[in-house]
Amino acid sequence: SGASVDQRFCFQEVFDSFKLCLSENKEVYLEHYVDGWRGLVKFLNCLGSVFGFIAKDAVNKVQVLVALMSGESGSQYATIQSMVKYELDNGLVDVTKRGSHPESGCRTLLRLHRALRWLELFLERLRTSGEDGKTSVMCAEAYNESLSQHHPWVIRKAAGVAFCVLPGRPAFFEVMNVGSTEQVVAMLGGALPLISEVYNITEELYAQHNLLDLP
Ligand code: 1PX
Repeated sequence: SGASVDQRFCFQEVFDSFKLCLSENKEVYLEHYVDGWRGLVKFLNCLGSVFGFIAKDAVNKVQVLVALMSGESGSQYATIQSMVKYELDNGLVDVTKRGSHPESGCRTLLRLHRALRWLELFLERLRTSGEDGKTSVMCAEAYNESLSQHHPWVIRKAAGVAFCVLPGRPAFFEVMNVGSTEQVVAMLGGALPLISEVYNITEELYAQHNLLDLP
C-alpha cells in the first residue's frame, strides 16, 4: 500500500539531509540537521519495538527544536550558529544547572550532537567490517567510546540489551535499502566525511562557547 511505501526507509535520505546541512560559509542549517534525525528515527523504527525508548527520546529532542524553529523567534533558529548566539545573548540557556530554561535549543541539540558521534563511529565500523561482522558488537563499541559517557547506568544497561537484538550485517544492510553490499559501502564512504564535518563544526562551536557540558 501507499502507506507502507512511505514507511520504507532509505539511508540515502539521511545522507542527503546531512549534505544539505552545510552552508557555503560552513554554518549548519538546523532544518536539514533535524531532517537528518527524522530519517534516522525512521530507520530505528524499522528495527523493531526494542528500540522504541531510544526513538522516543530522539523524537522528543527533534520536537523541541521544531517548536523553536517554528515559534515566535523562529528566524533566530536558521542555523546552529545563529541559535547559539541568540540563546546566549538573551540568557535562554541554563549553563550550570537546570532551571528556568530546561529545554533550550542549545542543550537539546547537544544531546543529538553527542549521538551523532556515536553514529559516526558505528557507521565507520559498519563500512570497514567483513561479511561476518557483528552489528551488535560494532554498535556497543561505538557507544562505549562516545555516548555512554553521558548516560547513567540504567540507560547504559537498557541500551546494551537493545544492541543484543540488532539484526546481523546482511539484514541491517537490507533495511538500509541502498542496494548491494558494495553500494552500501560506497554510500557510507561518501556520507561519513559529511557527517564528520557537521559533527566537527558543531563540536568546535560548542567548545568555543563552553557549552559542551550543558545540563
Ligand atoms: C545505518 C545506521 C543508522 C542507525 C540509525 C540509528 C539512529 C539512532 C538514533 C539514536 C538517537 C539517540 C538520541 C539520544 C539522546 C540522548 O542521549 N538522550 C539522553 C539524555 O537526554 P536528557 O534530555 O535526559 O539529557 C536520554 O536519557 C536518552 C534516553 C534514550 C536512550 C539512548 C540510548 C542511545 C543508544 C544509541 C544507539 C542507538 C542504537 C541504534 C541501533 C542501530
